[in-house]
Amino acid sequence: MKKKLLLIQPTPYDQYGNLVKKKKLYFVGLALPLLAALTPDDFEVELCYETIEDVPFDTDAELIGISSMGHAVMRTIDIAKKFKELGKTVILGGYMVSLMPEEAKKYADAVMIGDSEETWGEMINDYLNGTLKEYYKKKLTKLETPLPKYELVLNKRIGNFLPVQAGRGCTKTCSFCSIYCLYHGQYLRRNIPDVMRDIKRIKELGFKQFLLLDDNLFSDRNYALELCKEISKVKMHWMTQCSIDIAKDEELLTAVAKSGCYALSFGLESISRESLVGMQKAWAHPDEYSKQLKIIRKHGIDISTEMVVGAEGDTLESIKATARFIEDNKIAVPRFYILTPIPGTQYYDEMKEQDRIYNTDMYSYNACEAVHIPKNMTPEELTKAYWDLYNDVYSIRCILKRTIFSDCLIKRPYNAVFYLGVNLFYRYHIKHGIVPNIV
Ligand code: B12
Ligand code: SF4
Repeated sequence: MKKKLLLIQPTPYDQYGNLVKKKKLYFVGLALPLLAALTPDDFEVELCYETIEDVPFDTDAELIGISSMGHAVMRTIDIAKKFKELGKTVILGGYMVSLMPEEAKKYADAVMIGDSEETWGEMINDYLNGTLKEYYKKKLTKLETPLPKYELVLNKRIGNFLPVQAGRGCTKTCSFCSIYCLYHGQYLRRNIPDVMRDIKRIKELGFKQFLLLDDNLFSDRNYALELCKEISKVKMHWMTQCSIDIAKDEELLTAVAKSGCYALSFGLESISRESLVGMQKAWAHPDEYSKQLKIIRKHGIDISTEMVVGAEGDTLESIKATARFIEDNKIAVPRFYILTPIPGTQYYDEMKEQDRIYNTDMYSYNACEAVHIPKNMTPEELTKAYWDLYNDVYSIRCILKRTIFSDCLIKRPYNAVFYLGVNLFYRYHIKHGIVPNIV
C-alpha cells in the first residue's frame, strides 16, 4: 500500500479569532501542486486548502506538510500542534516559517527554509529512513520545476484560472517585503519552454485564463518580452503583478497587452514620497502615479492596487488623501494594509531597534491592526484611520465611480460589472469589520 502525504494550506484567523472561510478559492497558490509533483510516486498525496475545506484531522496520512503565509502562520502552528498530538510527522515550510525557522521548529519534526526544489526529495528519503533532520535549506542557483499536479485541485471549489510561475524573487529591495528578505534582490527565471509547458497544460485542462504569480515579472525586460511573444501564441487571458514603472516602457506594455494580459496589480504602497523612501522604494514616484496608471489603462489593462498605511511619511491627512487618490484614479479593486513589521524582515529589525514594536502578540500581526508605533500618530489612530479609509473607498458612491461609471464600462462592460460585484462583496466584509482580503 502507498504511503500517504497530506499537504495543507491553512487559512488565517480573522481579527475575532474565527477562521476565514470562503465558498470559492479564486487564487490558488502553487506551492501544494508543486510539492505534490516533487513527491516520489510511491506516495499518495492529498491537498487541503483550508479556506474552502476542513482539515481532515482523522486522516490516515502519516506525513503532514503545512505551508505558512503571513498571519496564517498562527493557524499553521495550531494545526501542527494538533497533528503532533495525534502522533503524525509534521513538516513546516513556506514564507513565514522560512523567516522564523527556530520558532517554527518548536511545533514540527522538520522545517524547510526557503525553496524546496532541491531539498524536498532529500527530506522524503530521510523520513523513510528514519533520519529526518531538523532543518532543510538549500539556496537555489537555478529554477527548474516539474509540471505542477494541477489535477489535484480540479475537483475543488476554485475559480476560472490556475497559477503559473515564471520566476522567483525580485530585483528590488523594499525593506518591509518578505521576498526581498528571503531572496536579497535575487531573481531566478525558469526556461521559457518550461513555463509554456505549464501554461499549455492549464489550457488543456479547459481553462482560458492563468495567473502569473511572479512578484515582478518585468524585472528582466528581455525575458518578459520573449515570454509575452510565446504566450500570445496560446491565445489565453492572463494577469500578474509588477512594478508601476512598466508604464515607462511602451514596447513592453504593448507586448504584454497583445499577449492577452488584461489585469495588472501594483504595489503602489503610498502617495507619500517620504514613506516610499523610508521603505527603500525610492524608485517609485507618487506624483507620476496618475499619469502612469492612465498609460497602462490606455493599453486595455485593468488595474488593482495594494497600498499600506502607517509608514514614516504618513499622517492622518495623507491617509484621507489616499481615498481621494483612489477615487480620482478610478482604481477598480483597491486593497489596503497597515504596514506591519513581519518578523524576519529588515523593517521589523528597524522597528525593534528603535523600540517601536507596540504589540508582540503574533495573532495581531494581521495587517489590519497597528502593531508598531507610527511616526505621526498613535497606533490606535492608525488603526482607526485604516478602517475609515476602507469605509470611504468602499462607500456606494465611490464604488460606482470606480466601476460602472468608469471608462471600463464602455470598453469592457463585463469586467466593469465583475468589479462592481467584487466591490460589493468587499463592502459587505468591511461593514462587518472584516478585512476584504482575497484569502
Ligand atoms: C498567490 C499568493 C496568494 C494567494 C493564494 C494563497 C494560497 N492560499 O496559496 C492569495 C491571494 C489568496 C494570498 C493570500 C495571502 N497572502 Co499571499 N502570496 C501569493 C504569492 C503571490 C504566490 C504564492 C505562490 O504560490 N508562490 C509559488 C510557490 C511555488 O512558492 P512558495 O509559496 O514560496 O513555495 C515554495 C517554498 O516556500 C516552499 N514551501 C511552501 N509551502 C511549503 C510547505 C511545506 C510543508 C514545505 C516543506 C515547503 C513549502 O516550497 C515551495 C517550492 O519551493 C506570494 C508571493 C510569492 N512570490 O510567492 C504571496 C505571499 C506568499 N503572500 C503573502 C501574504 C502576506 C498573504 C496574506 C497573509 C495576505 C493578507 N494580508 O491577507 C494572505 C494569506 C492567505 C493564506 N491562506 O495563508 C506574503 C507572505 C509574507 C510572509 N512573510 O509570509 C507573500 C510572500 C507576498 C509578499 N510579497 O509579501 N496569497
Ligand atoms: S517590488 Fe514588490 S516584490 Fe519586489 S521587493 Fe518590492 S514589494 Fe517586494
